This record gives sequence, structure tokens and C-alpha cells, in this order.
Amino acid sequence: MFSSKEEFKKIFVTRMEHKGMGKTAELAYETLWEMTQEWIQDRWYRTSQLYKDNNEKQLYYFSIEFLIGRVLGQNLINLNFYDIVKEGLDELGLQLSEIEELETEPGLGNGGLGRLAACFVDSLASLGLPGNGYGLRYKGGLFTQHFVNGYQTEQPTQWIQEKHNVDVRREDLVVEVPYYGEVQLVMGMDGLKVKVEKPEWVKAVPYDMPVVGANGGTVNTLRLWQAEVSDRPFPGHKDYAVYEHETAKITDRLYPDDSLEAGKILRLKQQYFLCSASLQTILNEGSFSIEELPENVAIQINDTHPALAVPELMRLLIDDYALSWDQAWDITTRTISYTNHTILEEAMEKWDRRLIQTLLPRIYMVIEEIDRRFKESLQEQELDDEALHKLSIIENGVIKMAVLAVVGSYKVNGVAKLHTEILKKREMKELSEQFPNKFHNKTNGIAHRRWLLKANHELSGLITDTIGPQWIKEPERLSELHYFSQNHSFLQDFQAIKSLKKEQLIHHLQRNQNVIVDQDSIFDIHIKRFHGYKRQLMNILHIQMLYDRIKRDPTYRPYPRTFFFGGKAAPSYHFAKQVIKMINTVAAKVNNDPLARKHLHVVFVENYNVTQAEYMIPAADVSEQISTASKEASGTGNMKLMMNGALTIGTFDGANVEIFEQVGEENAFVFGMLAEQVMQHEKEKSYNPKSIIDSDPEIAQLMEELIKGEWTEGKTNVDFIVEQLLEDGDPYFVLKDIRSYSKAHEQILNAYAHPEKWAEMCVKNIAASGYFSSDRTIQQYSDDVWHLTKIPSLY
Ligand code: 8GP
Repeated sequence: MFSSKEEFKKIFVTRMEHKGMGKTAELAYETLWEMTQEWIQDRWYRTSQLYKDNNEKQLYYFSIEFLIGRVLGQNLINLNFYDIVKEGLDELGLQLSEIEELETEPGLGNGGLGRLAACFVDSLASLGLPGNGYGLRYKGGLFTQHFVNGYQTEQPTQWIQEKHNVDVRREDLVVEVPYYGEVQLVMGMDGLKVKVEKPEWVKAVPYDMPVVGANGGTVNTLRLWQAEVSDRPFPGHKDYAVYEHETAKITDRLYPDDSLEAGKILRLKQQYFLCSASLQTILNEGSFSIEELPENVAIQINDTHPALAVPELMRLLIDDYALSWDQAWDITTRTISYTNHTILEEAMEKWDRRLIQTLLPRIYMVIEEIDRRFKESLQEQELDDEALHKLSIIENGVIKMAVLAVVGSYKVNGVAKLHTEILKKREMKELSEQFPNKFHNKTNGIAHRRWLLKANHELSGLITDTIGPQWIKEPERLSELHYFSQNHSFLQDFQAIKSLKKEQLIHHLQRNQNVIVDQDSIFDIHIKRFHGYKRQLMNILHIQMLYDRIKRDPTYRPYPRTFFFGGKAAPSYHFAKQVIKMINTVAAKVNNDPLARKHLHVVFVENYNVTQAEYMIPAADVSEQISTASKEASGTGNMKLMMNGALTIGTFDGANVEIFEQVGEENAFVFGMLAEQVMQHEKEKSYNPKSIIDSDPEIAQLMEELIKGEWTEGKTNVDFIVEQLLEDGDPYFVLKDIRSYSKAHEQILNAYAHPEKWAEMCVKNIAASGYFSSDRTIQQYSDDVWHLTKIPSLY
């Protein structure tokens, strides 16, 4: 332990000396890593003891993804050591930022849902709440993206560093997960019992990672399961080598899709593995009687991927704890709650009945019984076919996981107000009518400790100097910045920091991608997964329009803008990959045109991940949040960018609606159709993109150029995009919204022409962003759903 820079230096240098020769940065990384781990161990142990001694109710957050990002720097921040260490290293001629670069990011998630889980565990620990994450220890995280000839290619990513692992293997807590087997009724001491004969066992080995809360006060656990071959007798129904191979695959890699349900046996195996291993451990570890489970444990399932927790808990309670169906159901439905993250039809999980029946025969029986009883309970009501369809768990040979999750939970939530309304009034209307008290909203949030304190240490420093440090604990106090939004010297300081963060991003990109960006240009940033509804296509089409305008109109010479893109497409998502290729092609054309380049620069940042985000977000002037209204459940990038003083150009979608509410529409650039209008068009099939082309010459010209192949090397790439816009009826309303999008961009240029006024708007955004801290979200979950008790801080 140390309390001063000098003390840190002394310990650090002694340890370095012990290690002997070697590359300095790498040695320094190793040393720092060991030092932080040692500080954490003691706190980690004491936290778990405290929970045990006080018999605290525990929350378990089940998630198939935890996109935690790099760990070292965040731990230093949360332990309050970052400044001391940074300054100490500076004096020793070492740069903390360079040392941090040596850590491979654990990319155990695809995007929003996985990152949300990571922010949530941070907030739980920071609020001193007994809440732990349960997930999977994929050997390979999300793929690394490279561009080859403008196309995305994918390479496997290995994040596990044998030397200084971020997690601890817990051999003592191993459990076994059963697959396959035959369900049989056997006579036991107390009557007939169900038994699964000759299952194929897979060993589940937990790896624990400490989750360090703010000020190092509480250290909770993120437990990730790894699949290994079992020591139990092998039933011999298949070749052992096949079994070994199949077992290793369970946690071999993360499914790289964030918007398509996979329907594959391996994915089902992963989901069950997570649920069964986690539930067995929770029940084994608990020091309470099983009837009191709901008073001692809350389980939150992050989307439907862990929805098998419902039948699995039923199985364990009935088969292993000998409870009756009614007792087990009462306990299950008072323990589990569910968060929905999407209404996209193609992302709603539906499992083939036979697949579950074969892989998990006992689980299938339980699901069938849940469905039967639920349908029976509906019999008194006069429900039409449509309602019965929406309310059935098993139908036409498929199991609908969302319905199972709602029926088996005591609370169900959407992730932003609009999204929850759409769930209640449309997507899950019938379910919400059956269970009116279950549905509630919990607008997402972000860990401000990572996204402001760590990613933008300079801005955090300015904020602390201006309003004091309380905002770090109570982020809503960022609102005090409002008083400084017209303070000239504060605004100047803000502008200087924005400029510095742009410079840091420029250096980073120069080093990694060999591109040079104009620091004085407007940094317009569009970062997220690639998907039709997120409309990266609209952004790039608009850039093409701007290019045409510059070439056509000698009086149109707009202020220089750099349009940044960052994001990955699911390897199987052909359309999204074509958009990536198109952006790279347009970038090459625009960037190589001497006239256009003075005004426009397009930069596609390769391999967007948490680390890249930490560079990009603080440097942004403009935040692109342009999804088709009704499609984006919430979005969280929108919150991170706002908190770093970027102005949003956005639709009334997801949490944008609440961002505009908090900051005022006059401090953002709002455009486009409303969710209701989109849904109306979809219902009535009344939108025809050709009518837009006929009435807008600029859009017509653009489409003509696209068709002629002027924006591609060879037409094939763009053909697919043109086909979606014209023949497929432009399902994401790109052409419908592009005119108002373009107008909003004109407003941005006008506003940017007044730097002080612009800075004032930025500061108002930061001041209004405290609401979007995940501390607020987690406190609301705790108050309304989990009912946890805060433990007093240990330090
Ligand atoms: C995302 C939503 O698309 C996004 O709007 C929201 O902010 C975020 O979840 C957190 O709530 N959904 C996913 O990332 C998602 O469904 N991913 C699953 C396939 C993993």
C-alpha cells in the first residue's frame, strides 16, 4: 500500500529491480499488474467475508457477454491510484499510457448488451451493493477486424495472457453440467422421481475476476465459466475424441452476432452451460433454506440468452431439492427477472423444439409443463387467435424464449422509456395485459468512471477543479456545470481539452493506421455495430451528396469536417459488410480528391473496440445517433458521447429521446421520422422510396450515380445496396429521412461557426449527462427489483 507518489516510486523501483533486465515497458506493466492485484486481493476477500457475515441478499447478473475492456487502468482509477502512479512513472521516465497499451482487451462481447453488463458490475461494486456477474470465459473474444481491399476480414482474438491473468481459477468450485441422456421415472424413498440416465457431463470451471468499485471500497466478483471434459464416467454413446472436441468448443469463442438469433446447437449448449453452472453454484453456496431463495438471491437475466435459467431452476428445485411443482414455481418466479434489449424480429430467440428435446430432454419436459399450465390459466378468458399466438411459449415446433422469460420472471424491463412503451403497447402487449405489474422501464446508463474519469482524465480534472469532486460519487451533480456554461474562461478551458483529446486521437490513429487528420476540423463520429437500422448507409450517402455539392457548386465551401466511422459487422451479415466496403470506397474517392479533401475527410477506424472508443469518444464534436426511430432499444454510445461534450445529431429513438429531454432540443440536432410514423408505415406498407427520388433532384442524382457505378470500383458492391433501397422498399427509411438529416447537418455547420456558443451547448450536454450514469440505473434496479442492501464502505 502506498499513500504518496514517493512511496509508490520506492516500491515500484524495488520490484522492478528484482525482476532484472527486460523490456522496460513490459516489465513495468507486469510490476504494476502485480501491485494492483495485491491491493485488490485483501479488499476482495474482506468484501466476500462481509457479505457472508451479514447474510446479505445477493444479486447475480447472468449475461452471455461482458465486454469489460482493459482492466489495469480502470482498476487504478477506481482505486484512486491513477494520478499518483501516472506522475510517479513520469518521473521515472515511463508513460502510463504506453504501459496500458500492452494489455490485450478482453473482448468478451459484441456491443451494447455486453458493454452494459460491464458497466453494471462496475456500478454495483461502486455503490457497495452485493452484486456479481456470471458469464462465459470464451477463449476467443470478438474477432479482430482488418480491411483488405476495403472489405472487412475477421481474425480470431486471443485475450488470455498466461503470465498475468485477470482471473483466478477456482478448482474448489467446479460443478458438472448434464447434456443429453434419457429421462426416466424411478422410485425413490419419497415416491416417484425423475432421473436423467447416462447424461453427458461437462465440467464447468469458474474463473473469478475482481470487480473493483469506486475508491476500492468494495470488490465484487465477475465469475466466468470454462468448459472442460468431465472426470465422471463417460456414457460411451459417442467417440470420446468427439466428446472432447465438442466440450472444448463450448467456451471456445463468442458468437460474433449482435442482432441475429443463431439457432445453433453450440449456442444452446453455451446458454445452458451458463445457466446450469451458475444456478448450481448459487444453490450450493447459499447458507439459507431453499424456501428462502427469493429473499436471499435475485437473478437478473440479460436478454433471453440466459432464459433457460427458468426451467433449469425448476429442474434443480424439483429433482434435486424434492420440492413440488407449485413450490418450485413460486420460488422461481420470485427470484428471476428479465431485461429485454431488442424488438428486432430477427433477434428474438426461438429454439427448435427438437433441438432442446435432444440436447436437454429434462429441460424440455419442464418447458412443456410451464407452457401447458400457462395456457390452462388462460382458458377462462376469451382470447382471439392472435393473442393466443403471442402468449404461447411453444408453438409450431419452436420455443419462444422471450415468452418463457416473461412468464418465468417477476419483473420485466425495457432499456429506455420509448422502448418499454413499445414493448408494452405493441411487441408484448398481450403479455403485459396478462401481467400488468411485471413490466417497468429502466433506462440504461454508462459507468462514468470509465467513460469520463478514465477516458477523459483531463476533462474530469477541469470538472473537479470547477465544481469539486462530489460529482464522481454523485454524477447527477454534474448539473452544477450549468452555471459555468456561459463562463468565458471555463469554456476556453473546455475547448483546449477538446483540442487536446483530438490531438491524442490523431496520434493514436497515426501510429495504428497511418492516417493524418486535421485537428481543426469538426470531428463527426459514428461508432457502433454495423446494422441496417443504425443507418451508417445514410451517413455515407449524405457524404456523397456533400461531395457532389462541392464539385457542382463553387459557392459551397463548407467548414472542414472529418467523418469518423468505427464498428464491426457480423461475419454473416452480407448487407452490413457491403456498407463497410462502400464507406471505404467513398473514403478513398473523397480523400484523394484535392478539392473535396479541403472540406471532407472520411476515416474508418479499423477494429473498433472499447479501447478505440476510449480514444474516440472524448475527441468527438458531433455524435451520430441516427437509427430508424423505434428500432434502437436504447443506445449507450449516445450517452458516452454526450458526457464527453459532443452534440448529438439524432432521431427520436431509444434513449436519444431522454437525452433530448434532459438537455433540451435546442442543444442537439434532432431530425427524422417519429417511431409512430415508422410503425404506421410498416403496418400499412405505405412507404415508397421511389416517391422520394421523384421529388428530390439531389437524391435522384445520387441514386443515378450509384446505379451507374460511379461510387465503386466495379458495380457489384453497390448493386446490393441499391437493391435494398429500391427493390426492397428501403426498409430502414434511409431515403425518407436523408433530407431532414442533411438539414440538421447544415444546422451543425451554422452552430459551429460560433465557437463560444458551441462550447456552451457542449457544456450543457455534460451538465445534463449525470442522469445517464449506470449508478442511477443500478440504484433503480436495486430499489424496484432486487432490493439489495448497501454495505458500508471498507476503506
Ligand atoms: C443492444 C441494443 O441494440 C441497444 O440499443 C442497447 O443500448 C443495448 O443492447 C443495451 O441495452 N442490444 C444488443 O446488443 C443485443 O441484443 N445483443 C445481443 C446479441 C447479443
